[in-house]
Amino acid sequence: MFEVAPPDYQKFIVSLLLALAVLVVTSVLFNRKRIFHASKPVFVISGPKSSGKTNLFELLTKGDLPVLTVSSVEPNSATLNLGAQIGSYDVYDFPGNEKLKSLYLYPFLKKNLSSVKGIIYMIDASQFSSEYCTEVAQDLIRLYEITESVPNGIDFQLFCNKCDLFTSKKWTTIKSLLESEIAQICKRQILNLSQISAKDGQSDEAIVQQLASSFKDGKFQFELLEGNTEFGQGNVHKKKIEMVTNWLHEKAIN
Ligand SMILES: Nc1nc2c(ncn2[C@@H]2O[C@H](COP(=O)(O)OP(=O)(O)OP(=O)(O)O)[C@@H](O)[C@H]2O)c(=O)[nH]1
Ligand SMILES: [Mg+2]
Repeated sequence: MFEVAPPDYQKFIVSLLLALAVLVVTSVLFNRKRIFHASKPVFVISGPKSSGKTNLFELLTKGDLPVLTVSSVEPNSATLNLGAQIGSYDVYDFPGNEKLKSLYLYPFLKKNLSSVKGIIYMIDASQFSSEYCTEVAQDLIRLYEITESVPNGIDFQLFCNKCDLFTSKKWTTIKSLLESEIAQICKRQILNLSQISAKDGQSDEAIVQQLASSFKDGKFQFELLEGNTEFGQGNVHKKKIEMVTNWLHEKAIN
């Protein structure tokens, strides 16, 4: 009589896990390729964590606010319909987390700069402390390093969100605070550059040179950038986003 060998469960589980791993890796690679390649003109939403980017993204693309928001761990993308006459665009919402920006936002911008119609940069106007101002100024310098590298730059709207909260600052105040902070950071970088070797300071030098033409009488001015930077103010919670939608229409037409 033949003896029936007992089923080798261990081998079965190992093969199943291997198959699952291959499936996960392939889908991540496929997804990354999809995220990293924009085939048509796009709008990008960026800015610090918790400024309201995903809420704005959902409101623009689905017409309503999300029921529950959690901090984003990967970019969201969807079609933005701007009406029959203008047509539709893709819109990308990138996480505000520093490491995730290096993983997704900067590579995306570098690869698809010619397809980017504009960047909506969300700011939480209710949290605009001096630390927050420094964080935003550094973040904008990092973005301008990429966007000002092309002729005419890329247009931005700096949207000061959460103006429903009584602690929120006016966009005019935020604008002048940011201009002096960006100027200070650039001046510090110039000082550092004169103290370190040219080789070490190469990347800082590039951005200082790029922003040099945006200074007048020693002051940084958004108006002097190659790309057009406008300020907007509103409140995604109460769906007061006319300044964003007007700007999107204007950029889409031009
Ligand atoms: N009061 C107030 N709260 C808002 C407004 N817009 C968004 N929020 C809240 O701010 C929090 C963060 O919103 P998100 O849209 O997740 O922020 P995010 O910028 O996508 O954050 P990350 O994905 O972490 O980068 C949520 O609790 C929102 O409900 C607003 O206009 N007013
Ligand atoms: Mg988000």
